[in-house]
Amino acid sequence: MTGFGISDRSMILIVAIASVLVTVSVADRDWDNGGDGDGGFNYTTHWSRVPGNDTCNNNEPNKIIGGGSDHWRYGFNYSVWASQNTPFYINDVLVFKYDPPSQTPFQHSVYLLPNMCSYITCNLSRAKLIANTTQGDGEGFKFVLKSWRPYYFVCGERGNLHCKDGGMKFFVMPMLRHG
Ligand SMILES: *[C@@H]1O[C@H](CO)[C@@H](O)[C@H](O)[C@H]1NC(C)=O
Ligand SMILES: *[C@@H]1O[C@H](CO)[C@@H](O)[C@H](O)[C@H]1NC(C)=O
Ligand SMILES: *[C@@H]1O[C@H](CO)[C@@H](O)[C@H](O)[C@H]1NC(C)=O
Ligand SMILES: *[C@@H]1O[C@H](CO)[C@@H](O)[C@H](O)[C@H]1NC(C)=O
Ligand SMILES: *[C@@H]1O[C@H](CO)[C@@H](O)[C@H](O)[C@H]1NC(C)=O
Ligand SMILES: [Cu+2]
Repeated sequence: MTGFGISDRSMILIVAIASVLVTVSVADRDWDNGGDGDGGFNYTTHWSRVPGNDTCNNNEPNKIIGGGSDHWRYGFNYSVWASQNTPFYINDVLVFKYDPPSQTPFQHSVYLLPNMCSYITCNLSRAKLIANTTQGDGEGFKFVLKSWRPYYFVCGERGNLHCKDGGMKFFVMPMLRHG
């Protein structure tokens, strides 16, 4: 009866492994039981929660119109709009649409601010013009989110009035797109 000790030990090992397996499958069932009766993952429910192609199923850059159908105008809350339209991805294209001075007395423009502090206070002293009052015409002004950095967009018209009181400010932090 050589090896009795060994098979005894194997027995203990098997029991140990078995109890681990039982624990795992019990834990699995707890985690899986979404209350849908089958004790499993309900792909219908979970799949339908996945947002549109913009977020998950598509590696192409998106073209996003700033403000959606409101375009780029005074009195629309763009920071709310931006938070509702995240995530933005690197190489996505933001489009700013607004009428040129020849068509409206209400002029707009697009500036980039250097940091969060200037963005919060609408301090335009170091703002960089990216689209003047005529460049939002027609198809609009297109800006590619090229880098992994925050972009602080504001309108620079009427001093900082459009930024401060008109809601014409938002920032985006584009994410890396995973294939
Ligand atoms: C999953 O959820 C959907 C929607 O709530 C429901 O219609 C469907 O019967 C569920 N599937 C299973 C297998 O429970
Ligand atoms: C997702 O992409 C497919 C194929 O590219 C397209 O047919 C479908 O309409 C898109 N769905 C949405 C919500 O954009
Ligand atoms: C705006 O920022 C500049 C430097 O970026 C600063 O010198 C100036 O005091 C700021 N203005 C206000 C009103 O805070
Ligand atoms: C705006 O920029 C465009 C393109 O650089 C230029 O042709 C146009 O003259 C500018 N308009 C004004 C009002 O500065
Ligand atoms: C935009 O909406 C947010 C959240 O409701 C609010 O805190 C902010 O003051 C609004 N901005 C403007 C310019 O109305
Ligand atoms: Cu403006």
